[in-house]
Amino acid sequence: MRSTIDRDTLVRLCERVEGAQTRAYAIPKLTNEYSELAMADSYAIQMALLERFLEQGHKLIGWKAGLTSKAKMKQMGVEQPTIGFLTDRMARPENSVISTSDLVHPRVECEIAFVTKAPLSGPDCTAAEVMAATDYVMPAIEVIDSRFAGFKFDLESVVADNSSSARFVGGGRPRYANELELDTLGVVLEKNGEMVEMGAGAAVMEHPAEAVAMLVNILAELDRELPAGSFVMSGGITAAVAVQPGDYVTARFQELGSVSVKFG
Ligand code: 0L1
Ligand code: MG
Repeated sequence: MRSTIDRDTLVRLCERVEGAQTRAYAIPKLTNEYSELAMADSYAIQMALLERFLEQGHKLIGWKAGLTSKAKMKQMGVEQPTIGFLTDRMARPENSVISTSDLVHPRVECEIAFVTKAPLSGPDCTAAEVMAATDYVMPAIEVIDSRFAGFKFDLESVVADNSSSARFVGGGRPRYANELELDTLGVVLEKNGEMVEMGAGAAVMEHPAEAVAMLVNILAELDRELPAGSFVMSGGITAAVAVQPGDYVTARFQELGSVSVKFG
């Protein structure tokens, strides 16, 4: 993927996204000002943001696939999956209270996370290769946070905003992936004790390992590999659910236990 965006514009748009993420304020979608933003430019902004965070001492611990289910694509009016990076500063413990004052439009998603034991590289990475390179899978809740005003954006703006990555909580019962049928594995999302969403792994590109393969192939286009020991979230199985202070959510996964988190 080759970006043609000039250096000054890249830095300006990256700083705009960084400011909105770190100080939790809404900004207009980037394409309002820079209408010619192409996907390669958006990933260049995302990679520049990653470099800035690494310089500030954040640690890259993995990646996430976004917009991988039809429910999510329909909810957001887009037709293409994306990826984003995950750092140690985004991780939160199970049952902790996540502060919403640090977030703009927090929403939660139930995801199957993969932890790898061997490196993966594209192009042409397959779901079978992902399964062979997976150490174990575990349930996760992703807290996404689009920084764009009114939750109005396009794919180019979302990718530059690190695919709305904000927080994530892993937990439950880690299991070897090859002992499970990840496509028929069910999940129920409860908010404040009420069931709000349900689905099965196949909602994510027919099988969550397909989403991880897609992510590895996008990484290859960015001249990157997925190292062993990476934590990878394969994408929301259901539509995302908005949360506010006082809410608590639990994602109950068949075979993998449950993950809970509160919002303050
Ligand atoms: O995790 C994801 O599915 C990425 C979502 C990006 C768009 C949004 O903020 O809903
Ligand atoms: Mg997600």
